[in-house]
Amino acid sequence: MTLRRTVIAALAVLGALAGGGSAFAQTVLKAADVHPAGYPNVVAIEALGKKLEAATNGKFKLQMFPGGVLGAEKEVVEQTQVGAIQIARISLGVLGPVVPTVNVFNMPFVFRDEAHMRKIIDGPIGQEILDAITNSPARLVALGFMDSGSRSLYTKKPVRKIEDLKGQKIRMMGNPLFVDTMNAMGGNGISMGHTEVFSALQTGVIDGAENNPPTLFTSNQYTAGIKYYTQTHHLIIPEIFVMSKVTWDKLSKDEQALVRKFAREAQLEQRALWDKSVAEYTTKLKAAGIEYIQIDTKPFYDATAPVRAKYGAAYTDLIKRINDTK
Ligand code: BDP
Repeated sequence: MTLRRTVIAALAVLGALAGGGSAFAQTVLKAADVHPAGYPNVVAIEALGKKLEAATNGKFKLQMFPGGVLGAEKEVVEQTQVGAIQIARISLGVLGPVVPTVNVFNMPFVFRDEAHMRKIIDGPIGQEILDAITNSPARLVALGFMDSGSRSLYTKKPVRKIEDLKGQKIRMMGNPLFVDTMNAMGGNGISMGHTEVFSALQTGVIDGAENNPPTLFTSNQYTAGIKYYTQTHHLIIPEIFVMSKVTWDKLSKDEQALVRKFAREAQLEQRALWDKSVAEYTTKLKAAGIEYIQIDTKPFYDATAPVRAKYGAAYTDLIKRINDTK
């Protein structure tokens, strides 16, 4: 045996030991999420990993890197494209610049409500969007969607009517569509990664941001001067989880089928956890003194019409089918 082979063999033994004594080297699948351990998305992906490990007798082991330790979502996407990260759970928002079709789901008020969004992602249109990602040159295999509820505005100064937003610097996700959305509503949209928002709030670089209750709470942003949570529900963006095509192409057909099966289960499992978590964190935010402001969303809907016109122009058939889905 050459030294190289000896080393490889030794590594295989170590891998097998780590895998509970199975006879082959273990493949570690690195998974990334910006959310902390315990967040519904993180839990659902970990469960997918455990099932895959069990079903392949330990050939695969998923290692979750939560809390954004592998980078902001934009970087996570890039690393997944080259195969440095194997599974990424990200917002569909950051995929817009990479796969333009997905921007249809990223448009403000494109879904009537969360039930409408779920119906779409669970049905044929959802599958078409997953396929559009997989078949694009992005080198990502779309495995499934997750719920992210709706995004509403949170600020240091109250927004009780749309005019109150004027001039407020509001953080948006990194996609020009979202900056356009905020600007159309009268605010001043500033894009940055999720993990930068907390300190940007503290230093006054921004006056607020927008997100769902679990994110507002678990990111601790609500402790950085935020007092008001205005229920605009302007974006209902699904989450997505993808596998690097580099990794996918190395799987056997059977392994790919297992990943697909467990991915579908992860999508449904996350949803159950999600609903509980929205209720839980809404209670916690209110208990922490965050004032929920109910607001007429019509002015926000009307103000963002040009954004839907601009980004939806190339997808009128698809948008009609979304609207027609009852
Ligand atoms: C959360 C999404 C996460 C995004 C984050 C953001 O779950 O994927 O990174 O919003 O605003 O709701 O960047």
